[in-house]
Amino acid sequence: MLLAVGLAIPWAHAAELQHPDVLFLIVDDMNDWVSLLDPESPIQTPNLERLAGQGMLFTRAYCASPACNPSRAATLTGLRPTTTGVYGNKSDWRGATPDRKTIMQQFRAAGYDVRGAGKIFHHHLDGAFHDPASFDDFQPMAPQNMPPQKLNQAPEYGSANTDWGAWPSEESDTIDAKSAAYCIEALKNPPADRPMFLACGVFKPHSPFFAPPAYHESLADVPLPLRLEDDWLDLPTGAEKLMRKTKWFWTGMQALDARIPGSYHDFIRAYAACCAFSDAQIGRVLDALKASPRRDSTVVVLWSDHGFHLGEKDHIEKFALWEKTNHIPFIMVAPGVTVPGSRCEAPVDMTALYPTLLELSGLPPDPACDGVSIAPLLKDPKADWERPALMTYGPGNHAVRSRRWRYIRYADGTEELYDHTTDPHEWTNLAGNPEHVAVIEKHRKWLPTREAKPVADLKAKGKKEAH
Ligand SMILES: [Ca+2]
Ligand SMILES: [Ca+2]
Repeated sequence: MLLAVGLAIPWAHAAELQHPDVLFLIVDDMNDWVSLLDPESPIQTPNLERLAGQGMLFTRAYCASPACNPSRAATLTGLRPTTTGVYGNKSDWRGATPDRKTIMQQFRAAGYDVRGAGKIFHHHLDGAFHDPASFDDFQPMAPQNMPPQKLNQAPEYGSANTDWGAWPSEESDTIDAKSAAYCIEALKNPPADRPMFLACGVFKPHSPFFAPPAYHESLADVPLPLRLEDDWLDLPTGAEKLMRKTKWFWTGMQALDARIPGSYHDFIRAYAACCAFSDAQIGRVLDALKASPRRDSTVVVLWSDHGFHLGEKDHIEKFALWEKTNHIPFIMVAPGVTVPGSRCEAPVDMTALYPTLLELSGLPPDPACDGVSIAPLLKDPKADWERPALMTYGPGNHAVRSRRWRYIRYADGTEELYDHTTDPHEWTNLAGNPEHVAVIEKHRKWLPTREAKPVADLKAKGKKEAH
């Protein structure tokens, strides 16, 4: 392998450029209601914007699947849920793909020192989805300590995971400060003789919406998300079936707000505080990169595993194929390739990450990947790019996002179509409109032609299941 030679010699500048370090930042459940993507948002993300200023911001980036496990498994193995059968949060992704090299394994095999901390793979069953083969060194996500009692009343059927508030008082006691500290230390002490791939998995703004008091206090006024009354009237049966399981969260929150007025607004503010906190932890890691002599030869990636509804379309949660749950912050900094402060408006989904990182790091391409490298867009954000973003949630349910349209087809064959030039909130389903038959046909051709059956769930071994 190419880098085996490099192990015996000092790690020279030429090697740096050919095999750059990689800083791989993953955020959990951060949607597009942040100032990085929405300048009118009260949720300020100065550190994400600082990173975007160093490279390229993708304004139409989407997850491969709107849930932690299938999104992360698809991105980190380069294989879509329709290839692996990993559709759900409990699906045993490693059992489904025992021989598949993750992105990190590719870098390990090429001689990189691969380190990581926090939530990289989904943490279902208290870390049982951690993949030791992917890392030379790994600091697992710190246990989720909870306040001694609930800080707020949960909505009906809500667990402790739906709680919110100012907690803990010390920032250093948070899961993410501990993961950031590991990554800061790694950036201070990289291996002298070979490149490093460093993965940092930030858990916030994932629920419960706890962040230290300062993040709640510093918030400007946060409005409620925009909703349309009777938005569901034009939704097809497929949507009703898919959304049935999570309906309790919205109806439960409405009931709670009727009982304790202001609860819903507090909940929204707490999500905003968690986004600001998440941004701050990323800022700490970026400061450490800035202080590193290897900063100019480090590829940086930042992505969120999916978005989140906060009441838009009468939905609180992920687990949907609409824009708010699938549209994500995504930034790439590739020294010598991306122009600082550039933006790309082409739609991309996260199956692009695996092949792109191999290409940028001088590693051989992997023909099994479902996605394609977006290196042409990194070089020229206006390059011809016909391919839309593809999202899948549960067997048979897919969304195709082009520059203008979102097309959704559910397992029962029913459809939705939204025109983002006139309807950014996806309030008017145009799928039944004969005028758009050709548009739908054009998007349908990107649907997967082959769909793997769902794989078995990872079985609990007497351990508590994570949310
Ligand atoms: Ca997530
Ligand atoms: Ca509607």
